[in-house]
Amino acid sequence: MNQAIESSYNEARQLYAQHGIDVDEVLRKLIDIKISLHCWQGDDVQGFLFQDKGLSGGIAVTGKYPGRARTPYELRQDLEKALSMIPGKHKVNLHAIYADTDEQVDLSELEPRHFQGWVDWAKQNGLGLDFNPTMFSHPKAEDGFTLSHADPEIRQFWIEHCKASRRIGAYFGEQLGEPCVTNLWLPDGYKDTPVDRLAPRIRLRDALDEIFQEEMNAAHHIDAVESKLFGIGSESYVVGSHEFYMGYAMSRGKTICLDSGHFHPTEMISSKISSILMFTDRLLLHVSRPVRWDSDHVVTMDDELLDIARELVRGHFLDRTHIGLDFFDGSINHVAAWVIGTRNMLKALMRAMLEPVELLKELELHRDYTSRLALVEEYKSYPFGAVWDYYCAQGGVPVREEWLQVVKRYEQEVMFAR
Ligand code: RNT
Ligand code: ZN
Repeated sequence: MNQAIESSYNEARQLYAQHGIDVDEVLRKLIDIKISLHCWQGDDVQGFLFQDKGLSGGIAVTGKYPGRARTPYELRQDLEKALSMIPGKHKVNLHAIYADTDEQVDLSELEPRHFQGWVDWAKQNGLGLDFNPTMFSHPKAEDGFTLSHADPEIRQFWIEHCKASRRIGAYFGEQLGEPCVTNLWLPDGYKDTPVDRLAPRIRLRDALDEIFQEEMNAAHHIDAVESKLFGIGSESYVVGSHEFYMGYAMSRGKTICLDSGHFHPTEMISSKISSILMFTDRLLLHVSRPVRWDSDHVVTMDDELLDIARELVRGHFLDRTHIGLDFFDGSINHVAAWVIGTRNMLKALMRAMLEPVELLKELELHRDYTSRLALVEEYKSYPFGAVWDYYCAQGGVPVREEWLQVVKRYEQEVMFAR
């Protein structure tokens, strides 16, 4: 390894050791943390099942950066490239529309075999897989309702799709020996103020109950539900609100998914983690960056990211939390977006692990708020960058911005040639 990286690391290690932090131990723990990379950043949420039909149903991508993946082969090629620049072993999060098949198959008819290409690839690359039914970009989702639709036929279509999705998720978990989280998000809601807020929620509850009827092996499969405050076309009312899913998940033993962009602009998911995990076994996160609204910008090293990481570390919640990413920026290189967001997530966790948590808790307990504030602020400029560089070098991935050259070469040679 490069001498400068090593000596900076050793200096940093000594500094942290003065506060009782064993940096080598931190890095050993960091290597076990898996981030679930959302496949949909790679192609602007287009998928392969209904090519060129576009994205609709409450979410949107802006930007036309060239070179996005158009086939399962290209998407896997890009994911491999991104993963080669991210330290550690991770998971890939698929959506149903990313089926790898030549068959003309609708969402309700999907089977595990339509994803065999992904399973084989995940095995070869030592990756886990997560899954999501796709309840948007489909003619049956066009009027803004899916599982809570008033028409029983449309509702049934989506129920069948979700049942199929759970079987696919369970197959992933069984094949890969690592549980798959299958997360349900649906866009259902009204643009304008509704009269009846209750009826769609009753229909959604009943649909979910039917979907979850089939028992899945918990060692292979975890069910999660994702709430939202508002969406495009559902500005005034969302059926699957936070309160709805809190109640649903708690009463049915399901996992709650918190997406950073799905709350009021000043409402932070970091502050919700400790409450939820007091009453549920697990938590799923969709780490995103909402700029003024649910804009799904690439995750940066901002205060909220650091606070999410701190909550997970300080509460010892890492074992019970599945960290997924959820952003889609079509205005920058698609591979770079994954690399930036995932490296930031890991780096934030590392920074949180480099804080003397027990000491800070002690100060707080003794009401020494002056020291608490002083130390938290000082630790912000401790040399975590040196530790990160060493971690990257040790993991055989590019150090600092070296990865950018790799992406620039890759886009010239591969992505722009598409
Ligand atoms: C939408 C949700 C959901 C989607 C993905 C594509 O607001 O955040 O998680 O982003 O399923
Ligand atoms: Zn999400």
